Amino acid sequence: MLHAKPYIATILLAACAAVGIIALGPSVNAATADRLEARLGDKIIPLKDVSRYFCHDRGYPTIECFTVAGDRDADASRESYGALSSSFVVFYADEAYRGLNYEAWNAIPDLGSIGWNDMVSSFKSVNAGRPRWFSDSGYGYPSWRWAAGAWVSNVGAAANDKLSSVKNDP
Ligand SMILES: [Ca+2]
Repeated sequence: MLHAKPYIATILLAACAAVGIIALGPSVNAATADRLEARLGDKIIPLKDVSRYFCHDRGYPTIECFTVAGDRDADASRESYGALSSSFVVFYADEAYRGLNYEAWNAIPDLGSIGWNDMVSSFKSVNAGRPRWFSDSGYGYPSWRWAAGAWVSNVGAAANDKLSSVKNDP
């Protein structure tokens, strides 16, 4: 009986810790994922439609989209976003920097979540960025990487239209 109280206290502490982890873990992750949204002007658009416009994610978790690339560029350079970050890559649906394109300021663990899975054919690394491209979502290998600041007009047959996630990897 002398050891009963400390034993019960230990069990209670362990139970509280377990409940805390169970309660906090999934809800935090869900909130983060749910916040991602895409806008075209004043409208919310489906995330899958991001690949149909010219978009940037400087305002992450909001993705701002435009029908004209120049309008996207102008919006992404607004001072009101703050100056503490920079984009690392602009990627294109077609080779030679043609077609729809996206300006990324943040890592993208699933290009499919924004309609860009298996589409990228060329890219420009900007602000000395050095994107690493992965064949699977969740940064799944194999991956490809070029020099920092590289402009790559064709990612090559092995990677063309097969890239599923990307992050800056200087
Ligand atoms: Ca393509």
